Amino acid sequence: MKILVTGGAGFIGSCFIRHELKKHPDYKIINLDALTYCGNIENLKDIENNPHYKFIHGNICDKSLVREIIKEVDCVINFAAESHVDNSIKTPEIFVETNVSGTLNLLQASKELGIERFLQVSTDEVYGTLGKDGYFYETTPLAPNSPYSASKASADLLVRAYHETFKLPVLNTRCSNNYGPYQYPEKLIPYFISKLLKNEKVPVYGDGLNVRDWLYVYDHCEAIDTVLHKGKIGEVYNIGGHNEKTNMEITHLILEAMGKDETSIEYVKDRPGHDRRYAISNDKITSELGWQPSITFEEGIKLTIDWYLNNQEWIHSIENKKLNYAKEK
Ligand code: NAD
Ligand code: TDX
Repeated sequence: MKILVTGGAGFIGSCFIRHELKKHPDYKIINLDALTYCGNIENLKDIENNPHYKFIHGNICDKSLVREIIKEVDCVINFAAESHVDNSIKTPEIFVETNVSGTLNLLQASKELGIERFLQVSTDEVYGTLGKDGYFYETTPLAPNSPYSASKASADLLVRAYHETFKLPVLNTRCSNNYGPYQYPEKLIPYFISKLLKNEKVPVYGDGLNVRDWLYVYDHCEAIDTVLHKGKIGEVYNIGGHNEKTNMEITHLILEAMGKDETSIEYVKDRPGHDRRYAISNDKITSELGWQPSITFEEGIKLTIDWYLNNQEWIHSIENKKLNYAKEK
């Protein structure tokens, strides 16, 4: 099988490419990535010379480039996105451009050229927010609350429409919060680790009691592989870890692992439109496709914190890139 992975230089896409090349050594993968501020080709240094892997520096909104690449492949897996909620509050336009128009461009080329599978990687945030009880199911109405989640929900609706209208063979996954190595240090876990490494305080939004369901990135990649091979065309599959934690619980775990205490916490103004609780039912993917998370949160968070502590150069190189970028502006 020959697969186009978009956004493969990011956190989850790079883990997925590494995972696929290991699990299916006969597959060929093309990685199309625009290398935006969070895309980092160094994330795939270890496989750059693998003859089954090819990197193309480009944008999913580029019509002719996307057509040229899709001619060559059997499947498309779309990870490419603007993915940070806080940025979407400041600059929503780029979220619509990449997440909506970029996805539409990939769908249109896939329809015209004919592909075997189009898998859209989406998020539980499209369902909005939950109260104290209950879960998001695949049948839960979409009710996104941030420009980020609204752009992801829009893309999901286009994916659905291309199946209904043009019979494009689509699959759609919606996953909970991922954590693990190579996550850009703007997201909660790597951001807090990078702040503490500099002896700075960690900014907890609001009361810190917002709940997220956390899944180790490797398990998300295995779930995508399962849906790609066994998923029923036209279906949506939720992916989650049944691992709900408040932001305070996560913060305390990180503080403890890094030998810090409460004095390193700073309570800051809440994120506007901050979703209170996410919790996802993974009944469908577990009962119909046999996927299960394999890494407990205790194992995963230890692996993750150890990785950032042992790879501080990776964090420094990103911080230097940020500084150079700010100087150039
Ligand atoms: P990320 O921000 O780490 O990576 C995104 C990648 O997309 C980067 O390499 C970037 O350079 C690339 N990209 C951005 N715009 C592009 C464009 N126009 N053309 C080509 N490439 C472009 O994101 P991530 O956390 O790895 O998330 C990957 C996908 O998974 C996203 O679609 C996101 O919505 C979804 N998702 C993420 C999470 C999570 O917890 N991180 C959870 C559920 C779903
Ligand atoms: O500095 C912070 N302080 C803080 O309290 C940051 C960066 C976050 N938070 C809170 C906000 C959220 O309640 O931590 C929680 C997690 O925040 P993020 O890491 O920004 O993730 P979230 O907003 O939940 O969205 C993530 O999960 C779903 C990803 O960024 C999305 O791409 C994915 O779709």
